[in-house]
Amino acid sequence: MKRRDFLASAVALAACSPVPPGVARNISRYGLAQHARRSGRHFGAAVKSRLLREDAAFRAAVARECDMVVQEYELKRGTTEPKPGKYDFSGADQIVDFAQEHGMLARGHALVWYAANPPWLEPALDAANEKTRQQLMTSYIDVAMRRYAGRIGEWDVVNEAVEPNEGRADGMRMGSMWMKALGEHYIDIAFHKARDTDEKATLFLTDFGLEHDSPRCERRRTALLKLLDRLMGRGVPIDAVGIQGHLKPYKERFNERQLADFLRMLSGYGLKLSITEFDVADRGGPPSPDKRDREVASVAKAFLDVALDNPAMGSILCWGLSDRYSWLSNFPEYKWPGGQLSRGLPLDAKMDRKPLWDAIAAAFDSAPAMRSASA
Ligand code: 9MR
Repeated sequence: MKRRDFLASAVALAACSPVPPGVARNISRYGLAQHARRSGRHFGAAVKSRLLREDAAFRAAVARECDMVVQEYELKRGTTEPKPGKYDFSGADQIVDFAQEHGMLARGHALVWYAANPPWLEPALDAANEKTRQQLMTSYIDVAMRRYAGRIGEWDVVNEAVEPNEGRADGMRMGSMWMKALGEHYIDIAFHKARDTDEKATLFLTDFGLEHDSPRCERRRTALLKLLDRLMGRGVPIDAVGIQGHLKPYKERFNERQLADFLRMLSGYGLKLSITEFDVADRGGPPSPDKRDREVASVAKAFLDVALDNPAMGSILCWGLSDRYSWLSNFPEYKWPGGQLSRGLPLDAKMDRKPLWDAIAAAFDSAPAMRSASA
């Protein structure tokens, strides 16, 4: 083929292919969502409404990279229900409006969680009878899901239900106010209520500490699988499991085969999967940011390759998008001394793409197609 013909066919190919392979990261106008779309998936990030309002560069970056967003904190009950029955959804509304204006999907995080609740809730639960205790939980599912029906398509219904370190033989998180008030059946009640409230929504059980090859994660995986056995046995309407995906490669490694086996067990229940809070804690890595970026990217690629190899794996969402605003920079276990920013997200503090961006794009590019919704 003559060079001119070759170039013409390459241009024609690029025009019909969503993303030309190998485009340089910072000049490509293709965001991670376009890379995800190749195999029928989505890419998203957790956002805060204030950042969308006040930081034009961040807002533009979210619009460029994502086709899904989730609230980093603005749908948690501590924010939305400061007084019993008095709601403030202003932050979540702005995020969902942003998603709609940009043709993006929105997730809802999180309806029932042991943390980030308003201070009045636990005393109210302690003082209530059984029926009122259930209502104290289901009232929020009702109000939040109705408000966003048709606009939020998937919900983290119950977040972080297991914690074997707390000492219960079944590995359930016994410090959770919901567990104390209602026993494990709080999960059944929450999912049934969610299904009744919005029958079209995809309902997620989400948890962390499932990713690494460590005794801690092994106990957590076992507890989650046993919980799912019981829940599925009781016909609880769970559609999907969200693996949070907070990697910490300088503290715990992960094992590709072990992770693949675990994901296969989850999808074996007929459940969909997502990585809902992906990031990589770089604390403890080499002092050179360039070297650390390369190592972080390589861990991320290995992890995402395993995750995306499972045909039930749908969306990948990062917990934030830019290092300018990562929770990792403030969290005691992960933050660097001296105010240095953590580098665990695909964009750096200047909103430029990093090797981690390349890793996510490349993992999407090589991912096999996902299982269709009806399969
Ligand atoms: O990143 C979130 C931080 O901004 C909030 O202050 C905190 C409490 O609402 O929650 C953080 O997000 C957590 C998520 O909701 C659940 N998984 C762990 C996340 C990081 O702590």
